Amino acid sequence: MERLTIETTPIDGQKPGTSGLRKKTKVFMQTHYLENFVQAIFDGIGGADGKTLVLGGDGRYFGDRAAQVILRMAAANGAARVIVGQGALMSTPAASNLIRKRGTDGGIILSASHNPGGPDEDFGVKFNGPNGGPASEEVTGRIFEATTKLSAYRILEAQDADLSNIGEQTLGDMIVEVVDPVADYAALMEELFDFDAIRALIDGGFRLCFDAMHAVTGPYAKAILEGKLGASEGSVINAVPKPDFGGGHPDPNPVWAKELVDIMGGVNAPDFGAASDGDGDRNMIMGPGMYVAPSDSLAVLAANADLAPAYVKGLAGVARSMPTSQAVDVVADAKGLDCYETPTGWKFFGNLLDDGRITLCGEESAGTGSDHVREKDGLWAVLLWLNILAVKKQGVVELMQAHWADYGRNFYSRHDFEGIETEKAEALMGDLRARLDDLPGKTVAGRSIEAADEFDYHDPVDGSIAKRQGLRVYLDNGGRIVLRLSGTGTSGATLRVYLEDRSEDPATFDRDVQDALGEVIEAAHQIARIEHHTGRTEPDVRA
Ligand code: VG1
Ligand code: CO
Repeated sequence: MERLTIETTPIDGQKPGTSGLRKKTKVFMQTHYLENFVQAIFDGIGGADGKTLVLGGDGRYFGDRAAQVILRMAAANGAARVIVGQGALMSTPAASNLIRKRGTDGGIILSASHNPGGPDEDFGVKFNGPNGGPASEEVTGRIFEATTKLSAYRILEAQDADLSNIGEQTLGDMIVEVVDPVADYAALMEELFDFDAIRALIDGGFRLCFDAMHAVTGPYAKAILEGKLGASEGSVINAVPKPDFGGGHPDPNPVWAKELVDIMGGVNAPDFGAASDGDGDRNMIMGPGMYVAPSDSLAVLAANADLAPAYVKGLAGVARSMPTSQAVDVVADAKGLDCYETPTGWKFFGNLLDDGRITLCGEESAGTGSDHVREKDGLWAVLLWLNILAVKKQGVVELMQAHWADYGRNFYSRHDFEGIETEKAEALMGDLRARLDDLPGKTVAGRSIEAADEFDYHDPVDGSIAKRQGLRVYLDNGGRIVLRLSGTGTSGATLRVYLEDRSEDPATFDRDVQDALGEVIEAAHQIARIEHHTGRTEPDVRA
C-alpha cells in the first residue's frame, strides 16, 4: 500500500464554528474539501504520528465514505491506531467516553448534530482533544490556521477497511480497531446511576417513550432503556439510524419532535417522554402534557443530582452558557454552589470540568452534562431524570411544580429568525452594540432597562479571553434579553433572541410561557429593531 502525497491548495471558509466545521454535504463532497480539513486537523495537533484516535459519527449521509477517507489519511499520516465504531457509528458522548477511557490523543466525530442530513443537507466534522472534549479555542485556531497554509495532504492508496465486523485489522502500518459503539457507554451509565431503582420504577408500571429521531441514539436507548432497564419493547421509537434521519431535523424540540409531543399530549400518555438529537448529545424531557424547558431541566438536575450514586457527595459547582436561563443560578445560590457563566458551546466547559470547579453544566439548547465525559450527553440526562424520579417517587409534572414552588420560575424561550442575509443580521447586531451604553434608564414596553453589555468571557482556569459572545440587556424584576448569531448554520444567518422573565408568585407558574414573556418579547423587538433590520415580525422557531 502506497502513501500518496496529494498536492492541494487552501480552501476558503474552513473555519470551525460553535461545534466543528459544518457545511452543506455537497460542499464536503467537493474535491479535496474533506481531505484538506482532515489534514489541517492533523497539522493543527502537531501531526498524527504514533497517535491513537477515536472515530465515529451520527450515521448521516456521507459519514461512511468520509470515515474511510479519514482512516486512509490517518494511516498515511503515521497514526498507530484508530478505534472506530461499528458501521462508523458512535454518539458524541460515547466518543468522548472512549477517548477518555482508552487514553487516546483525541477523536474525530462526523456529525452536524441537529442539522438535517442527506445529499442536499448538512455534514460536519469535529475534533475532540485528549480530555474527550471539543477542541479548545486555541486548538481550533491552529486547525483553522493550518487550513490556510496547506499545500498537500497524505493518504494511503488502499481498499476500504471493513467496518461492519468487530475486531482488529491493519491498514498499512496502522491498526483499525472496530468496536461496539454502545458497550462502553452503557457500562459507564450503569456505574453512574442506580439501575435497580430505575428498573423497580419501570416494573411498577411507570411507562416511558424515547424518540431517537432516526439518529444515533436508537441503538443506545434500545440497549439501555429496553435492554437493561426493562422498558417495554417499542418504548424507543424511530430507533434505527437513517442517513437522512427520516427526512426531518434530528433536533429534540417541540417543533421537530412532534411525534413525541403528540404522544405525550395524548390520552393515556406515558409518564415520561424524551428525545435526543443527531449525534446523541442533546435531550428533551417531557411529562404527560408537559414540556420541560432545557434551562429548567438543568436547574432540576442541579437541585436533585445528589440522589444519584455518581453525585451523592454533592456538586463541586455548576455552569451554564450565558444565554441559558438563570434558573440554575437560583439553585446554586440556595445550595451555596459556585455558578459559572460561559459562552455558547460545550468547549468552554472543558477547563472548568478538568479543573474540578464544576460537576454539572448545561445550555438552553437542550444540552446537559457532567464531569463523566467532556460533552453534553442526551441519554445521561434521561437516566439522571429517571433516577431522580425513582428516588423521589414523583412524576415529571409534580417535580416541576415542586421545583418552582421552592425556587420560583424563570419563564424562558428562544426565538430563532432563520435564513437572514448575513449582512442584515450583522447590521442588526452592530446597531444594537453601538446603542448599548445608551439603554440603561430607558423604559421599553413597560419595562425599565437596568443594564446592557456585550459578553466577553474570561476563562478563570487558563486566563484566555473570548470576546463578543452575545449582547445582553437586563430588565427590571429579573427580565433579560440576549441576542447572538448562530455559529452552526450552513447558509445565511440565524438570529437567536433569548428571552427570560422571573416570577416568584405561584399564581403565575402555570401561565403559558409565550404569554408570560409578552413584555420581554415586545421589548426585544423594539430594542433590537428586528423588523427594521430584517423585515421579520415573527420568529421561525420558538424553542
Ligand atoms: C448551537 C447551540 C449551542 C450548542 C451548539 C452545538 O450553537 O446554540 O448551545 O452548543 O449548537 O450543539 P449556535 O451557535 O447555532 O447557537 V450540537 O448538539 O449541534 O453539537
Ligand atoms: Co448534537
